[in-house]
Amino acid sequence: MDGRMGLRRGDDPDLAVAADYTIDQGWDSYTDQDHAVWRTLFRRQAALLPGRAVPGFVAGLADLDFGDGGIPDFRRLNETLSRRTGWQVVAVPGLVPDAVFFDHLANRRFPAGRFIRRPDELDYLEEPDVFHDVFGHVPLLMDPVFADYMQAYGRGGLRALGLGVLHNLARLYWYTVEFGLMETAEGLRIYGAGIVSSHAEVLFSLDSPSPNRLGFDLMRLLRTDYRIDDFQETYFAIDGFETLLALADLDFAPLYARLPGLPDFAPGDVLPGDRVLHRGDGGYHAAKRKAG
Ligand code: HBI
Ligand code: FE
Repeated sequence: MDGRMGLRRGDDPDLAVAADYTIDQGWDSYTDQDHAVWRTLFRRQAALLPGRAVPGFVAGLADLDFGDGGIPDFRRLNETLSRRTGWQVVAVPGLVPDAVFFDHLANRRFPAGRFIRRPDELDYLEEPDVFHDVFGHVPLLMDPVFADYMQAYGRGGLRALGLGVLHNLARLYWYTVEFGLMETAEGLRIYGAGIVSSHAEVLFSLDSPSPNRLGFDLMRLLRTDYRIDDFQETYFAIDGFETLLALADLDFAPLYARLPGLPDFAPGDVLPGDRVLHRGDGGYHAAKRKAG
C-alpha cells in the first residue's frame, strides 16, 4: 500500500467523486517522481513500437505530441483528441462499475486512472493507471474507425449488462481492445492497449514461440476464457479495424441466445475450426505451471 491508495480508490475524503465516478485529474499535484516514471515508460515503449504496433497507433501517438513533458495534462490532451474524433479522456479513481464504464464509452468519454505506478512496480499493475490508460488506449482513439468501435462497444456493453451476458462481451473487449493483433501486408502488428503498454508483452506477443496466434472469429472469442494474471496463451488477429467496426451493426442477441448451450474454451485451446497463424508450443505457461 502506498500513501496515495486513498486517492486511487476514491475513498479520500478530500477527493470529490462525481456520480459518474469522474474526478479532477489534479495535474498540478503529480510529483517529480510521478513524471519520471511516465518518462521512463514512455521512452521505452515509444522506441519499441514503430514496426511492431499498427501504423495507426504510431501515428496517433505522434499526433498527440506527448513530448518529454511527463504525465499528459488531460485538458491539453483533450483539445487535440476532441478536435480529431470527438473523444475525451476523463479521470477516474481506478476501476469503475461496468455500467459506468460503458456509459462513458457510449458517450465518447474514455475513463482513465489518474494515478501512476511506483518506480518499483514498472512492469506490474493491479489496476489500470494513467500510463496504461493514456499511452495504451488514447493513440487509437485518434483513429476515426477505431474511435467508432469503442463507442459501439460501450453501447453493446450496456445491452449485454441488461441481458446478463457481460462476461461474454468482456472477452471481446479483452481479445481486441486490450490484447488484439492485426495482420497487415508487412506482418503481424499490435493494437491492444494491454500489449502496447507492456514492454515484455510486446516481445512475447509477436516473437515468442509459446502463444497461439489465431484468426479472429467472433463466436469463438465470446466463448474463450482469458488470463488476467499473466501473458495471454492465445492472441487473435483481425484483418483491419473495419472487422471491428462491422460488429457495431451486428445484432448480438442471436449469438447470445446460442451461448448457454455451448461450452467455454480454455485460454490455450486450439480448435479444429481455428485459422492458425502460429500454433504455440505453450512453453512459457508450462514452465510456470511446473515451477509454481
Ligand atoms: N474501469 N477504469 C476502468 N477501466 C476499465 O478498463 C474498466 C473499468 N470498469 C469495468 C471494465 N473495465 C470491464 O469490466 C469491461 O471492459 C468489461
Ligand atoms: Fe485497458
